[in-house]
Amino acid sequence: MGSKTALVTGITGQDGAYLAELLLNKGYVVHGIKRRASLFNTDRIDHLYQDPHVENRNFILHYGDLTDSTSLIRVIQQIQPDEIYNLAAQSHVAVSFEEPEYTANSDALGALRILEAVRILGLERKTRFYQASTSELYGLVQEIPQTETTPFYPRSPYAAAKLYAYWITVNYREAYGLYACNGILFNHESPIRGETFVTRKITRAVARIKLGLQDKLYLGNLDAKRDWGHARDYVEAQWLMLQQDTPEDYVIATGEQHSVREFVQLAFGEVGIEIGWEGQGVDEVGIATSGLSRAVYGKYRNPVVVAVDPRYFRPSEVETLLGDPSKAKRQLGWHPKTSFRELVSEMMREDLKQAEKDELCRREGYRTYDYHE
Ligand code: NDP
Ligand code: GDR
Repeated sequence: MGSKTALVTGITGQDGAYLAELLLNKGYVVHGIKRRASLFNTDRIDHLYQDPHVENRNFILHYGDLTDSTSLIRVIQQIQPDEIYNLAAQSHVAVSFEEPEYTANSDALGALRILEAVRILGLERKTRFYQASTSELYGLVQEIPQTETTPFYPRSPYAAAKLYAYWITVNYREAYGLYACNGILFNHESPIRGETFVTRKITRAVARIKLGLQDKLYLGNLDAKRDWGHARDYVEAQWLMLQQDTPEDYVIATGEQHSVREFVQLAFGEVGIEIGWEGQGVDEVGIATSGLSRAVYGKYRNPVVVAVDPRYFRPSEVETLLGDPSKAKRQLGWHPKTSFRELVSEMMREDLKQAEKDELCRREGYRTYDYHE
C-alpha cells in the first residue's frame, strides 16, 4: 500500500504545524490549506517547506479558505485525501464577540462546506474527517469533570459556531455513513501558541519583563481555571481518532486544572522572579518581591509587574473547565505526556530565547516589535 494522503486545514496554526510534522514522520503525504495574507504567514511550518520546483514532494500547500466552497471542492477533488483534519478556525474566543458573523461563517459553515465537498465528490467511503471541537462547548459547565456525555452550554459566538460544527459532524456520520469524529480538545499550548492566548501572552511578557524590555503584564480574569495540556501530545490524539474501526467522539484533556493566577506565578518563578499579590478584583496587582534587576528596584520600590485590565474581561466568561479523558485513554490508548510544570517551563525557555534576541537587537540600535495585546 502506498503512503496515505492527508489534508490539513489550518496548517499555519499551532496544531496544524504539530500535526503536519507528526503525519510526515508517519510517512504521509501532507497537503495543507493556507489562506492568502498580505505577508508570509508560514513561520510555524517553514521548517517543513519544500521547494515547489522539486519533484515528489510530500508537503504541499494550497491556497484556500473555509469561507470559500469553491477552493475547498477544488483542493479536495485534486487531492482525494484519505484523511481530512479540519483545524482551521477563527479560534480566539474574545475576538468572536467582535467578529461573530465571520466566526460563524468560518467555524460553523466551514465544517459544513468540507463535509459537503466530500459528499459532492463521492468520497464518503474513502475520506475520513476530523473536526476540531472544543471544551468551550461546555461553557457554563453542567457537570465536573466534563465527559463526552456532559451537556453543552456555549458562552460565546465562537462556542456557538463550534456547536454547529460538532453536530453537523455527528449528523454526516449518522446520515451518510461518513467516518467523521469530533475531538473535544481542552486548552493545549506550546511555544508556538498564538501570542494573544493567555498562556503565551504570559510567558512572552514574563521573559520581556525579566530582560527589561517591558514593565508590566495586563490581564483580564485571573480566576479563570483551565485544563491545560501540550499541543504536541494532543495532535497525536487527533490522528489516533481517525485510525479506529468505528468513528466516535472523544474528550482530550489532562484531568488537571489550574488558574490563570497560578500560571502567572509559575512563569515568573521559572525566571527567578517572586510575586506577591495585593488588592482584589480589578484592583489586584502582582508585585515582584525579588528577581528583577537592581536598576528596576532602584526606580520603583514595589514594582507592579501584573495588573488587571477590564478590557480583557469577556461579555460572558467560561470560568472553569476540567476534562475527563478516560474514554480516550481506554479506547485510543492515548495519555498526555507533558505535565503542567513542564509545559510552562518549555514555553518560558523558548520565549526567553526570543526576548534575548530582541534585547540584543535593541542594544545594537535595531527596532524590535513591541506590540502587546
Ligand atoms: P490557531 O489559531 O493557531 O490556528 C488556526 C488556523 O486556522 C490558522 O492556520 C489560520 O490561518 C486558519 N484559519 C483561520 N480562519 C481561516 C479561514 N477562514 N480559512 C482558512 N484557514 C483559516 O488555532 P489552534 O492551532 O490553536 O487550534 C486549531 C483548531 O482547534 C481550531 O479550530 C481551534 O478552534 C480548535 N481548538 C483549539 C484548542 C487549543 O487549545 N489550541 C482547543 C480546542 C479546539 P492564519 O495562520 O492565516 O491565521
Ligand atoms: P480560551 O483561551 O478562551 O480558553 O480559548 P484563552 O487563553 O484566550 O483564555 C483562557 C482564559 O484566560 C482568561 N484571561 C485571558 N485571556 C486572554 N486571551 N488574554 C488575557 O489577557 C486574559 N486574562 C485572563 C480568559 O478570560 C479565559 O478565561 C482557547 C482557544 O484556543 C480556543 O480556540 C479553544 O477552543 C479553547 O481554548 C479550548
